[in-house]
Amino acid sequence: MKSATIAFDRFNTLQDEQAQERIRAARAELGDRAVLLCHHYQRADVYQHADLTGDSLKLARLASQTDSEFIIFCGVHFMAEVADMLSQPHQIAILPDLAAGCSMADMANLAKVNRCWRELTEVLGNPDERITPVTYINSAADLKAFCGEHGGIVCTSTNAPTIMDWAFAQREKVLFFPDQHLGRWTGFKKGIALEEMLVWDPDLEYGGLTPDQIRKARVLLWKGHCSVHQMFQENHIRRWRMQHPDGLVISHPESNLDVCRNSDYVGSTEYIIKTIKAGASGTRWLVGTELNLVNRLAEEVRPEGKIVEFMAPTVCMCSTMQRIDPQHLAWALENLVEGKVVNRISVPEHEAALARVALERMLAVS
Ligand code: CIZ
Ligand code: SF4
Repeated sequence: MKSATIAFDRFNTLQDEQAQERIRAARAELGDRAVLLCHHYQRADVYQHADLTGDSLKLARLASQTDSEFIIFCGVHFMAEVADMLSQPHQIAILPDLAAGCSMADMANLAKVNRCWRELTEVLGNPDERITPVTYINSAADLKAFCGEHGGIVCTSTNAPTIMDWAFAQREKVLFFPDQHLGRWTGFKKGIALEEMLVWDPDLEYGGLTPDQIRKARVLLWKGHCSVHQMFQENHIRRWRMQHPDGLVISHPESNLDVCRNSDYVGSTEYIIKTIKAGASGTRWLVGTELNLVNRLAEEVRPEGKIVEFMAPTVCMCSTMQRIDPQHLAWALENLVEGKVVNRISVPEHEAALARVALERMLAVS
């Protein structure tokens, strides 16, 4: 008879060095059966074990191209869901700590989006004819399924402009969730007036808007944000530029509009890394995105004479992603060695089928 699942208690008190040893040993036993993915925001003591690194979509696509039975996703919950939905049927996605959620993704849920849709129906008639729902990839699978069902689509921080064009080609308005900042920046770059992009507060009736405002709006921006990127402020940029007038500023579009407007470059984590790596020797950069990424990048480009600095004066890490620590990783891997799958992320098929519709629309146009 097979042994029971190994409890996490036995790993909780492991010293970091012991946990690292056990990760290496378990990986050696599992070989190609397990592929380890790390998002750019992952902490250094876990990131060092990565087979593949990238943003959420790139990782999910790369994992599906491997034949590994186990996809160990060192990232947050929605990312492991995407990996599960885009991988081959025999592959199993695992999130080493189930508490690794995304606080932004949690700001929208199906009950609230359904209520929003009902209220829009009252004001506009059938929203399926008037509004394209667009969800950022940072959202639960059931919201991706909602978009699949209602003629909508998924976007990432890389392809948001293309996706917004697609959305407007379908219908006259866009409902963008859960990140108001990515939605606003994307609309702003397209020349949509700020007065035509209104915030939908899901905790208020009709989003806190009047019927007339809803009828006139072109983009409804769900009231959600990333707690990490909201720390970056325009005055951080202004002060830095006074000291470094030749410096270059690059930000993630989850930052607020003033930060994005005052940056020289705005883009996804992949874009930020690529841009700074391609920058000239001797350049100095101020970066508005998560600190683990910025620290790693600073180390990587220092030998080329580039200086990379972090935008906020305080430490801003993605606290949920931090939960994937060497202890949880060692625990998940040792269970696999014992033939036990812990923390599997498996999206129910009826939901995954609709979510894939929205994901595939995105992959087809971007
Ligand atoms: O899609 C991702 O991985 C996220 C959350 C951000 C980015 O820009 O890569
Ligand atoms: Fe979510 Fe923000 Fe963390 Fe990204 S950095 S995973 S948006 S909480």
